[in-house]
Amino acid sequence: MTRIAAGVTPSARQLSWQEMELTTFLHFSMNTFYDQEWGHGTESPARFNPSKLDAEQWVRVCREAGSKCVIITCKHHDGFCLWPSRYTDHSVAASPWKNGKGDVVKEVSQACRHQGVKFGIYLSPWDRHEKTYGTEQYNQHFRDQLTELLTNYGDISEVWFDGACGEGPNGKKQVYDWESYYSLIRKMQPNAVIAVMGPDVRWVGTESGYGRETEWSVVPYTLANQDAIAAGSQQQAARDGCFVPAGDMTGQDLGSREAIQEAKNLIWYPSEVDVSIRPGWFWHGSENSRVKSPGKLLDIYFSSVGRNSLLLINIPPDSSGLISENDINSLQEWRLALNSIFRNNLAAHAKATSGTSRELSSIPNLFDGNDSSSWQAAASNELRLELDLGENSTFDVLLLQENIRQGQRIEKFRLQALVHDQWIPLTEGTSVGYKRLLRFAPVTCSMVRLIIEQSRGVPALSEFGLYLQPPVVTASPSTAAFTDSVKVSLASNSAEASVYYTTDGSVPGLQSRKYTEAVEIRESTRLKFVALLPGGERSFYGESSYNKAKYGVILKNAPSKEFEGGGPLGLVDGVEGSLDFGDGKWTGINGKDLDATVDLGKLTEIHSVTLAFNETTASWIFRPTEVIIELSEDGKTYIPVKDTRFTTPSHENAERLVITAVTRGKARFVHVIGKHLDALPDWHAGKGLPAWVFADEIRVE
Ligand code: FUL
Repeated sequence: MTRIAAGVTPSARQLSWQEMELTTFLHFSMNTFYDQEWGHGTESPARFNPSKLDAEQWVRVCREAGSKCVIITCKHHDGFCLWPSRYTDHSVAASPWKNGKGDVVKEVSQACRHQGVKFGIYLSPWDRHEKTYGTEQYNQHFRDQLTELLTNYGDISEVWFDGACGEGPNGKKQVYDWESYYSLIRKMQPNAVIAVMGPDVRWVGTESGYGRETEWSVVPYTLANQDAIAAGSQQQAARDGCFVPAGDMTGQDLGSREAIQEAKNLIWYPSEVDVSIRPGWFWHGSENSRVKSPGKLLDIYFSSVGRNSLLLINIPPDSSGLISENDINSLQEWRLALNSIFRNNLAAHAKATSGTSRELSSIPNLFDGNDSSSWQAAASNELRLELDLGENSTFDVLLLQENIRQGQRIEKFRLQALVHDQWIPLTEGTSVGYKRLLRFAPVTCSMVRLIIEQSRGVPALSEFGLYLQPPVVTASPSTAAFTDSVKVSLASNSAEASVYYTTDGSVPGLQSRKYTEAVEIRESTRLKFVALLPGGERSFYGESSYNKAKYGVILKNAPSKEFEGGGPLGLVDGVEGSLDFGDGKWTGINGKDLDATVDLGKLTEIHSVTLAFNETTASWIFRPTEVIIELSEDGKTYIPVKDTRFTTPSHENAERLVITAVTRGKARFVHVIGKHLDALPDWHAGKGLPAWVFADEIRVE
């Protein structure tokens, strides 16, 4: 079987799809206006009215991020169509946007063509609006809609069918006639790849952005069984993007020798990693502060494109019809970092010093940036490629590419460097495929060797690269609330880099203050910092906030490490937590009460005490069962001024609850208790387990 596996190759459409490396999703529809992830099909088209929709901006942002294809959600599960489909009244034609004369699909397809980016469509088979859903008639309805999209919008390079499938308006599930959809696409748009619930491209099995370390594009044919994919696919909407998938697609090993041993047929079925730049797939104002950072995106890139997958990243436009600033900033920084890493292949002028002469002549193919030309050694058990870089170079990234036109063959490899006359290990891996990227601790040397220990037949290596990542700066503490002052140290991981910072909100650079010793902060400050290398390379722009608290606070129960809200003083730093519990402002405690004592420093006239709690039941964060507020002059005797009990919600809820105690009198100490819910209710997935309490901002006035 391994010999057969070595000979399986991609189709032309799969090959050009893979070479795109990075594509983008635009999730934009009724959900954008209803602030939800999965619509019910009963939403009113009257709400669809983006005032500034600019498809050229969407495509420009995607293109500048490096995306080669843009895929728009023409219809999501709620059945609302972004084009004026003749086959439904639930579409843009029924909306006030452009007086019902608009067509989002047309605008995006034209912008793509105009900007030289490929165009793809997402059409959800699951339709919660369409009355025929659940009957054979729906298959025709779906083909009709597909035909409209495949006919009226020029070249389509990807058709993305979703795995999520539930009941329609009449309570029935649909039996999809997949084969008929596929043959329609093949007939009308023969170059389009059919992804995920389709024969050309496989869903990697998670929406985290992280593919498998060992990723085989050659897998048993049974993995292309659409019913099995649907069964293992996303079963419920998850706002935090962390649904737990099940089924074969999520296995760690899909194509190893063991995994394919018993297979009757093998197919080329490459993996696509889909992930959203935000927690949700659709835009939510409450998630504006939770856009993935450039560093996180870089990590995702290495773990998707760098693991033999294509990265499909979702950038959801907002309800005004534009992609938000935060998303754009993050994407720009990310692109800059990618460009700076991969601009200079330090192995580009390397000379091979071992191997037979026949092999040597094709060595330059490894550095020509062309994935169709390759170096293929004479058959042997272990292949070695020894490279003299010509001069001492510092690098921390390895790039390998196989010429997949000839198949995917490498099963095990390692990279070594000659340091002080000793070959030391740098990194190692298993599969390579179209592209493999590995990061390791920076090393300075002039000789490296790649050892391919095991492969299925003789591999054809098309590219070899060594690169250096830009420096990274970290601030510690990364955020804090303080009463007098806080000292912040900045450190870069590169000895050659200098760190510069600003405290006035401006962008740091050479003209800013150079970091020499810990920065003392006395007022609420947003610290911005950057590391610059002598050659002009720079780190991401970093940013941390430090907030001056009015009073001291003592917390009886420590918050969890991830939800410290800027330390205990974060509760009184004057910055309110938003509806988004992950905004870094909330103090989150699991399975214990919020029990905080605020020390005002002196006897003070008090009119009111206010405190807020976050409730996000989907993430196990519930309102307290009881909130008690008491005051004291001496810190020993407390007088209660408020005692409120709350009923636990009987359904999913997201809300910010504010509790106020109005009082009159003098006190120095304010004691607040928010009792946690000990056992999550029966309707909740975490039934019986303790809830989280999330509190922020105790205001004493
Ligand atoms: C999932 C859908 O349920 C999500 O809403 C989103 O469209 C994602 C890309 O696929 O299955």
